[in-house]
Amino acid sequence: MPTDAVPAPAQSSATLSRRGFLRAATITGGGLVAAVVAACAPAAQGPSWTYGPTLAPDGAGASSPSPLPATPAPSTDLGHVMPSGSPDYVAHDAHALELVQRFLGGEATQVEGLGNQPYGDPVIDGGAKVFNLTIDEIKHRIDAKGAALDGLGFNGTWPGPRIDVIEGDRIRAVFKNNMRESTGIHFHGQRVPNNMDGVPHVTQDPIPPGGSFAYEFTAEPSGSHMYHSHHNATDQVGRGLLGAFIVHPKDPALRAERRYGISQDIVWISNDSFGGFTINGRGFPATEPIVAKLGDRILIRFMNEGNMMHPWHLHGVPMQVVARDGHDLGSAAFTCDTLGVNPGERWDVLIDCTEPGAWAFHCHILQHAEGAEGMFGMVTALVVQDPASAAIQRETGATAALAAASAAGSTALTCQIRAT
Ligand SMILES: [Cu+2]
Repeated sequence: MPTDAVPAPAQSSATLSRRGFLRAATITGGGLVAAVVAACAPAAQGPSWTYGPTLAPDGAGASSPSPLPATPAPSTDLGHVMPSGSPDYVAHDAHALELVQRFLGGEATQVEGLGNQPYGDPVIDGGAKVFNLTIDEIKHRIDAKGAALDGLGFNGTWPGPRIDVIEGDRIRAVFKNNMRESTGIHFHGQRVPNNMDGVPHVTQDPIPPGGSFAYEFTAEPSGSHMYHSHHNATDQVGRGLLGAFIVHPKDPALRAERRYGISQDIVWISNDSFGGFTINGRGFPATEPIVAKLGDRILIRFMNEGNMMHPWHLHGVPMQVVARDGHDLGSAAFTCDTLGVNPGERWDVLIDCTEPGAWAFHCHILQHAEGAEGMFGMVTALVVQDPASAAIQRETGATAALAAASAAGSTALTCQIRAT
C-alpha cells in the first residue's frame, strides 16, 4: 500500500458482518427472533445473552429449559419495590425481553440515518485532501420507536462521516453551514495552526448561517481524534455535531491492521445529551452489535463527546488498552474489563475474541444502561461466532420448527426460549 493511501477501515473477517448478522436475524422470520451465532456451546450457561441449550442436535423435539433467569426472589432488605410474582415483575420481564428481541431482530439496520459511515475518497486539490461537509438540521432517530428528534448532522448524519487520513496529509475540510444558527468546528486532538482551531470569537468569527469555512492543516499526531462543534457546544454537540477523525501512522508497519493484526477497526462515540445515552447516535435496542469470529482481534476506538464519564464494561473477555488520546501507551499499556472514558478522551482497546457467545457490552453506570423497563441507552453486545460450531437460532414460543441457518453450513442447533 502506498504510504499516502488511506487504509480502508478493516472489515470483519467474520462470515456475517454486523449488518449481515442483523439481516440474517431479520430474514429468519416465522416467529424467530434472531440467529445468534455459533455461541451456543453447552458450557455457555447463563441469562439471555449467553443462553445455553440442552438440545438434540437436529433440533427436533428439542425441549430446553428457559435460558432466561428465573424471576429472582426478592430479598427482605431495603424495601424492594417489585415483590416476586407481582404485576410489576411480570411487566418488567416482558419489557426487558421485548427490548432484547428488538436488538437481536436487527433494529440497528431498521432505523435510517446510520452515522459513522466512511467519508470515502476526498478530492485532491493542490496537494491537499479536500473534505466537503455540510452542517444540517436533521431529523434523527435514537431507536425505531422513539420520536424523531430535531438533531444536527454533518452531511446529514449523527455522528458525521468517519474521516480516515494519513499522518502528514495536508487536510482541507470545508464546512458549509446550512443551519439557522452560527457555528465553528474544532479538530479535537490535532495540532492545528491557531487560526484553524475552530473556536468562535477566540480564533475565528462564527460561521454564519449560509456561510462556509475551510479548515486547513497538516494531520498530526496520528491516532483516534474527533471533529465537533465548538460553538453553543452543549446544544450543538449534544444534538449530533460530532464525528471521528482517524489519523493513521505514516509508517504502514505501525498502522493498526498490520501492527495488531485486527480484523475490525470500530469507532464508538458516546454522547449523553439531547438524545439520551447513546453509542454512535443510537440507544439500545437500536445500537449496533459487534460481530466477530472466534479468534479475531478487533480494535475499538472509544470517544466520549458527552458531558459525563462512562465506564465501558465488556463481559466475557478483557480489553487491552493501547492508546489514549491518540498517543501510544507503549509499555504502559494495560488490561481491564471496565474502562472509564471521560468527556473529550479517546481510548484505543484491543479485544481478542477468544470466547464464543453474545457478550453484553455496556456502560456500567447502571442508570445509563438498564432500568425498570429493561435495558436502554448505552448497551450493545460483542457477538463472537465460532464457525466450526453450529449456528444457533433463537425462538420465542415453543412451537415453531426452526430451520438450520448455520453460516458455516454445519449442523444447526436450536435454542428455544419460553416466552415469559
Ligand atoms: Cu454511562
